[in-house]
Amino acid sequence: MKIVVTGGAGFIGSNFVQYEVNRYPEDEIINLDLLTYAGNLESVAPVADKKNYRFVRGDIADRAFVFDFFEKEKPDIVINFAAESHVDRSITDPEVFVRTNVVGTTTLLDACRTYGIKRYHQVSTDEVYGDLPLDRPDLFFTEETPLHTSSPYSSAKAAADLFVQAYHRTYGLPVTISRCSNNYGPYHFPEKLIPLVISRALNNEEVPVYGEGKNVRDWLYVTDHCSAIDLVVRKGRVGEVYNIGGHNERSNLEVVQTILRALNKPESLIHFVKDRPGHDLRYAMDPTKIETELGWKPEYTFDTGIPVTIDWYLNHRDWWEHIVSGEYQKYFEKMY
Ligand code: NAD
Ligand code: TDX
Repeated sequence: MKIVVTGGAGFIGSNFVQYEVNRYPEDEIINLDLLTYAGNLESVAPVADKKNYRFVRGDIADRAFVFDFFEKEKPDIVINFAAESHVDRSITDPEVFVRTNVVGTTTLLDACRTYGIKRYHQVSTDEVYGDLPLDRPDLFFTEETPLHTSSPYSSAKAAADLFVQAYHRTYGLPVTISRCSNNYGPYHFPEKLIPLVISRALNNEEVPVYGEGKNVRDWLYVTDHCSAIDLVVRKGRVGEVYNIGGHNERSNLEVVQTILRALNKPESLIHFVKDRPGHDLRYAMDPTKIETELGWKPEYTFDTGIPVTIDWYLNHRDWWEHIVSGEYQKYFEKMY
């Protein structure tokens, strides 16, 4: 099968590309990525020379390019990871979020219905459900929770989800959607909380914590997200939404303290800064549907995944130092 993974040079996409290329040598994996600031071919370097892997640079919101690409490649499956993904950037510059996350998704959907496809999978997020109160630990997001977004990022992701569902209902496109909680692990861009704290603490730099650090996120190790998407794409029911999460809720302050302790760094590095506007209080997923229907189980808990992640950043200093210095953007010119 020919599988197109969009956004395969980003954090989760690159982990997924590696997962698929290694697990399914008989499938052909095409990584379609624009290489924005978040795209980094060093993140797929371990599979770059594999026979069942190819990279194509392109913009999912460029209709002429996308249709030309589909005409040439005729993919069987499209898995859409490509997105602008950082909430803080969406607050300062919402427009590109509409372009990539909404127009990009609808462009792919149009190409899929024009050329035919066995499966279109949309990689979505828990943020489309809005947030939960901090004082109700009994509440979780289910697939029936209404969409109720807070940031330009989550609004654009929710809009994309609605288009995916509309293309299923109106045109009969065989789609699935997965909505996952916060990921962490290898190849995570150091603008996001966990890699930011690891990289800054290793350099003995201050670590910014928004507000009082009480907001709660539900953390999942990235390869557990990859195995869940793989299951949904290959075994999930068409037209369905699947929530993904491993019940690993931690406050931001707990996350930062855990990392500093593991690195043997002082808590005096913590610097409380102005809160994020519209900051969602708590995310918490109910993954019962994917567990019972598809038999998915995460391999890591927060307590086992964090030490593995820290080790990865210690052993791959070049990877994140290239990002901090801007060096990584030269990789594309060197390789292509
Ligand atoms: P990322 O920002 O690390 O990577 C995004 C990738 O998309 C980059 O490689 C970038 O170059 C590419 N891209 C951006 N615009 C493009 C365009 N117009 N055309 C082609 N490629 C383009 O993001 P991530 O954290 O890996 O997230 C991947 C997906 O998973 C996103 O859809 C995100 O909404 C979703 N998600 C992320 C998390 C998380 O915790 N990071 C959790 C749940 C869902
Ligand atoms: O410097 C920081 N200090 C801080 O306190 C940063 C960057 C973040 N934070 C807080 C904000 C959040 O409560 O930490 C929490 C996590 O922040 P991010 O890493 O920016 O992630 P979040 O906003 O939760 O969104 C992530 O999870 C859902 C991804 O970036 C999204 O793409 C995904 O959909």
